[in-house]
Amino acid sequence: MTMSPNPSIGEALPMIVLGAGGHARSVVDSIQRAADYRVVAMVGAGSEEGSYRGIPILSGDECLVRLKERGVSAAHVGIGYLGEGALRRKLVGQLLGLGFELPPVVDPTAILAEDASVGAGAFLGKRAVVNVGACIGAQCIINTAAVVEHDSTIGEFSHLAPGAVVCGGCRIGADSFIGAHATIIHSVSVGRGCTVGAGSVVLDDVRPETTIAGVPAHAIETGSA
Ligand code: JB2
Repeated sequence: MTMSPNPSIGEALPMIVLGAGGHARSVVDSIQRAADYRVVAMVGAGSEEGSYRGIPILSGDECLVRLKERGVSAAHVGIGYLGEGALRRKLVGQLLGLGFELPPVVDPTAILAEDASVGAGAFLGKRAVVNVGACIGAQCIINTAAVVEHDSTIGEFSHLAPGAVVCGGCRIGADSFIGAHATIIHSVSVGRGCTVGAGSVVLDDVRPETTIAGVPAHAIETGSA
C-alpha cells in the first residue's frame, strides 16, 4: 500500500516512535524536520529512560494501549539492526492490531520521484534517493544517502544501510539487508532474507536466505530455497 508521508493540511499530528536508540533518534530528527507530525513519546524496551529532545522515553509496549486511548493514532517502528525480522514484524502487528496508522517517514532532504511509491511505515533517511518507477515496500529502511534507482523494487522490511546503491530494474526480496556502500548492479534480483556485506558489488542474482560479500560478491552462506 502506498501512503502519503504528508497528512492533510493543518496542525502536526501526534505520533509515537518505537525504539529509543540510534535509529529512533534519526527517525525523530527527520519527523521534526518534516513537521507533519510531532513526536509525543518514544517507547523503548526499558534500557533507556528519561527523555530525548524533551520527548519522554517510555518503557515497555504495554503503554501502547494507553497512548492509543489518549488519541495518538500514528506510530513508527524506529528500530534498525536489533529489530531486523521478527521483532519489527511483531511490533508492526501489535500496532496495527491496536488501530495505529503507520505512515512512512521521509526526511525533507530525501528525493522521492513523483511516480515512485513508498509503503506504510517505511523510512527514507537524509539524502536518500528513490528514482522514477521505484517501489519501496512497507517498513523498509532506506537509510542515509542510499539510492534506489529507477524501476527497482524493495521488498517489505528490507533495509538499505547508508550509501547502498540499488541500480535500475533490480528486485530486492523482503527482509533483506544491503550493507553500507554495497552496490547491486542493474537488473539483478536479490532473494528474500539475504544479507549483502558492506562495500560488496553484486553482479549476479542472489538466492533467498543467502549471505554474500566481496568485490565481486560471493556467497558465504547459501540458502536452500
Ligand atoms: O520489544 C521492544 C524492543 N526491543 C528493543 N519494544 C520496543 N518498543 N522497543 C524495543 N527495543 C528498543 O530498540 C531498545 O529499547 C532500543 O531503544 C532500540 C534498539 O536500539 P539500538 O541503538 O540498539 O539499535 P537501533 O536499532 O536504534 O540502531 C541500529 O540500527 C541502525 C539502523 C544501530 O546499530 C545503528 O547504528 C544503525 N544505524
